Amino acid sequence: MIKNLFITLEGVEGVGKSTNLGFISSYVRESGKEVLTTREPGGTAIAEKIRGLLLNHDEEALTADAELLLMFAARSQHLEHVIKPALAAGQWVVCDRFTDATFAYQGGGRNSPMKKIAWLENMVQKGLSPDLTILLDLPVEVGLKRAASRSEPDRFEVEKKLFFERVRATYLERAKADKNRFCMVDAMQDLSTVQRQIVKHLEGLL
Ligand code: Z5A
Repeated sequence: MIKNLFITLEGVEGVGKSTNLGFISSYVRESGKEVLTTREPGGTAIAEKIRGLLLNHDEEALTADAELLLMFAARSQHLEHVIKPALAAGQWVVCDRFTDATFAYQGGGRNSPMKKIAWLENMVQKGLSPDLTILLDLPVEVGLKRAASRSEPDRFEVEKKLFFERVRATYLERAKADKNRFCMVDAMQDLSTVQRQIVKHLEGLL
């Protein structure tokens, strides 16, 4: 019998994480499991306040270190108050972004040292990491176009294409280095094909 799993969804913006989060949760739930869906940064009252600090524009610029520390401050709240209790209660947890996003955005995008991120990861997560990470991948310009129809761009969405290219490259490197945990799905395909491929990965687990 497989234990309950911690599944994360990753990718540059507009790849379809939110769209597929609901799909994955429903699929796992229909197989008789209890599922908690959540997101980062956020997932608790305090972590959602931190999300506001991270995403909203402010007159005072956020330093790269402050951004990185706030990501892990929100993650600590989320892990202790939501993710760990849910896993301990036997629920499956499906999360829109997690620490791979910190390596990709703060490491790849902002050039914060990967060693520093890995140190914070150990400090905050104490060995807990996702069992499965679904990386939805597509060319940056396609993702940006898909996401463009929405309202005011946040602090990350105003970044230039090159920033997102570094984010994507870091995701791809991480997926290549950890094939046991990552499964990569080509998000250029139509939604039903993307979801058929996700189901293939989940079927193996369920
Ligand atoms: N961030 C960070 O820097 N460090 C961290 O550690 C963490 C996060 C955890 C908030 O993320 C920001 O925080 C994020 C990184 C940073 N900023 N950026 N950029 P977020 O997850 O809340 O926001 P997001 O990345 O901007 O997600 P998004 O733009 O909402 O994209 P999405 O959820 O991947 O896409 P979607 O909303 O599901 O789909 C976009 C559109 O495409 C929509 O109209 C869909 O109907 C359509 N779609 C989806 N799939 C398809 C396919 N296959 N074909 C055609 N159309 C499709």
